[in-house]
Amino acid sequence: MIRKYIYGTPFETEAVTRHIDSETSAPAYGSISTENGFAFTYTMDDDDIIYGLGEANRGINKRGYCYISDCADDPNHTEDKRSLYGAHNFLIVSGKQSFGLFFDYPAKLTFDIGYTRMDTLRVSCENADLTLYVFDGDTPDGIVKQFRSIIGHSYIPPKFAFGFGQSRWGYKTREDFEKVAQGYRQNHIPLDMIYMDIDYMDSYKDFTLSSEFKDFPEFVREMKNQNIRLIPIIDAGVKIEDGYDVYEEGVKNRYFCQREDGSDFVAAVWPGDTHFPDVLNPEARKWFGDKYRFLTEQGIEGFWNDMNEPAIFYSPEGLEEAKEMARRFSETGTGRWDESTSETDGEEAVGLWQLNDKLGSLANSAEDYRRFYHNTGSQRIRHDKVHNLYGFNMTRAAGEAFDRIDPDRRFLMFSRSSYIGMHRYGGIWTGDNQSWWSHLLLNLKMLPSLNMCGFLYIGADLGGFGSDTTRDLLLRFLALGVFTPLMRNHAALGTREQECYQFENTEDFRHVIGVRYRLLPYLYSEYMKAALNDDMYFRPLAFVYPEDEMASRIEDQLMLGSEIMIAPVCEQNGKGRYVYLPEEMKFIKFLPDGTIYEEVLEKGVHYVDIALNEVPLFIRAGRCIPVADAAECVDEISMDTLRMIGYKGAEYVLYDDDGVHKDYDLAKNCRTLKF
Ligand code: MIG
Repeated sequence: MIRKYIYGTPFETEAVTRHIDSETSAPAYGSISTENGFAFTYTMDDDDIIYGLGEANRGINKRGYCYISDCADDPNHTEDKRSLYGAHNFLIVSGKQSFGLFFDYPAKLTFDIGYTRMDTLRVSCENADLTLYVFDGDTPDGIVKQFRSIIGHSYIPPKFAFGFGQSRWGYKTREDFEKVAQGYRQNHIPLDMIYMDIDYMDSYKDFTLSSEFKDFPEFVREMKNQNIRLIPIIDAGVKIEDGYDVYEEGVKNRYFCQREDGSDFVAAVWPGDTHFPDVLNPEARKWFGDKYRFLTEQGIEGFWNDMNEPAIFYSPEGLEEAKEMARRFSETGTGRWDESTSETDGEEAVGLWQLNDKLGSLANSAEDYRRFYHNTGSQRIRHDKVHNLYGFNMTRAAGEAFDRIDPDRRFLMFSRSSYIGMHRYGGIWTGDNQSWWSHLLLNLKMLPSLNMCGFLYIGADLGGFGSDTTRDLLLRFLALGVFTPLMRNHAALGTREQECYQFENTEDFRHVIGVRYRLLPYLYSEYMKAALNDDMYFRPLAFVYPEDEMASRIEDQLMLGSEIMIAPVCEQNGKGRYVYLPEEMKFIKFLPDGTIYEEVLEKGVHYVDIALNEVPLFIRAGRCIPVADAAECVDEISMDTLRMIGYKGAEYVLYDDDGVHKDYDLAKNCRTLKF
């Protein structure tokens, strides 16, 4: 049962695609207050588990902390952070009474989940203008299915996007990219994509190419001849520069976000001063989306959208205030930390602390988000009231354009910032993680939560984005990445080079990434079934074994599709790990010599050895999966030489298609494989 409750005058976010009549009574669970903003309060049972929130910090069970939906460009995901890049306001209360909640509200929303009071779930926001959806259901899995049934099918990328990709912030020249291609091909480490970060553009201007790329279509072709796709980045901010067509058209047609006085809002980002395309305006969205043609017409088949929270380094207004404070500091300050109480010449003195604070809050400041407006066509609305919709609509701009550019063809598209609804137009990567062991585990925990919210094409920066990675961390990251639909190694400017061929014994990388390609028929099949049936690809163990209390405690193992469980090693120097099996399973290890180790393990706790160059997985009792021969790119995977592993006598229903077009007929594209 799905029930919809409307409070005040909600902004139409277009997260939900199915019409549902709204109720007039109060929700059956918890209590609602609409005085002083909005609050939903529910008293949790001791044993209730809270799932959801998509891309969020901490555990699969969200209980015990406070999370804030407020899309933020924060490159330092320490445990104390409450907001990341996405706003995914879907929760499940799982216990004696189970139900789901979706708060369709595009501004800042706070989820206090047993943080202030350990038994109290409180979801609150400043304005009581929102739509609440409540889902009844017996199991978390059933609740997710109901939720997914009202938000539309998840995005499906082309099949090549299930290959492995290499990325790094700092590749600039054609030679830089060719070196990466060579490094992979010469070492026979599989590769399907190389990502182009901001340096491919001319002065960081969207839809331009730096002078390094003389004949770009020829370069794109040359790479594609090696079965490598180039995937350029697009940033939200459009550089202010006379003669730059995107800027000039945007100004002329009033397609940029404006200040209260109607002037175009200025935000400094990578290109210097920029304007933000008003992607909440359908006309501007269409215009911006059509700009992607500049690259699709040169042979590009995929993109990643960045800086679309939208990130702001500073605004001219903010910078002026900071300069004024710096002036007061230099004239009145004595270098003491806090001088706000002293006065010099009638002017309040400024302490170093205050100046420091001001400079530190120049970027992504809440004040700046109140300085500009959107014009939806029917309504003018201040940005902070719809902040969490920007990344969604930037990606939607591209997705809608792809449907015009080539309606039958799939394009690769993923974004940094997102709101539920964006899952129909693209995937996401989980942003600027660090080369930390703790982030390997954090990234694993986000996966099923993201699936609950409809995001299926997902993955983290493997090896870690910020700080220097290590060989062992990268290998363990890759052994998780083997299973994530988006499998990409990405690193920040200035960090240690982390392309796989930069390390000793490249054959270990060849092997681990090779396992991805051997499993690809299964992984692709499970992805497609999940996307077409509104199911999850990754599930917490408890979703599959609701009767098994022990399963609900496991946060570092996941079910993948209907056949397997994964349990990556997430610890430095770990030579294996403890694993909990909710039923008998076949423990599988892909060994570096290409053979497959198999051992039946009974229900319960086991310690399993897993070397750095091995990839483990567990096949559920009575199931089997197909395995392909090794290949160096997706196009080379042979579907004629599949062999089955797992339990003899089992069957597997394999989905496959050409991976290019949108001919997704489940019945037509499925065949049963017998073991
Ligand atoms: O302010 O384009 O998350 O993946 O490499 C940093 C440079 C901007 C942030 C993205 C990251 C990308 C980087 N970008």
